[in-house]
Amino acid sequence: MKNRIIPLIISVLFSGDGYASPGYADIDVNIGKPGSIDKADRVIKLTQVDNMFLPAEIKVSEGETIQFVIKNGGNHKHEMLIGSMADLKKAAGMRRTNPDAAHAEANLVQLEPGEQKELIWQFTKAGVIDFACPLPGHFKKMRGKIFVEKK
Ligand SMILES: [Cu+2]
Repeated sequence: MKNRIIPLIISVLFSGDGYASPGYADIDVNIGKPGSIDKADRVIKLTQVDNMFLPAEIKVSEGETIQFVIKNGGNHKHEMLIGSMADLKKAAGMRRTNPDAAHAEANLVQLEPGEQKELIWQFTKAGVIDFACPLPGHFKKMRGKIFVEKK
């Protein structure tokens, strides 16, 4: 048994840039964790329009806690979900069959037109993390990347 586990661990450790490779979707991809407002290092403002994020590329530093202030400047409902691309695709697939399935979570905000909300997230490890609006018809265009730079 031991002989089978060790090669698996090694292949996970050396699977590249921290993204889960196909078949490893459930492995932690170091997207970070929910942050608390009193630990926030800075504020980053994002605007949603129909259908994109402005800006769509964000740079943060490893360890930083960001207070995202997200404003829906569009005429439609939008969401912002932070995750690995595999998880975002999974979420978007679920929303195609049931658009109202989701509820607010630490890595998800849901905004009506004109609404503004906050999402506080700590980026614990260097790498690239994705975000998107998983709503049907939005997901392909409404995406962005967070570049977490090494300290
Ligand atoms: Cu949207």
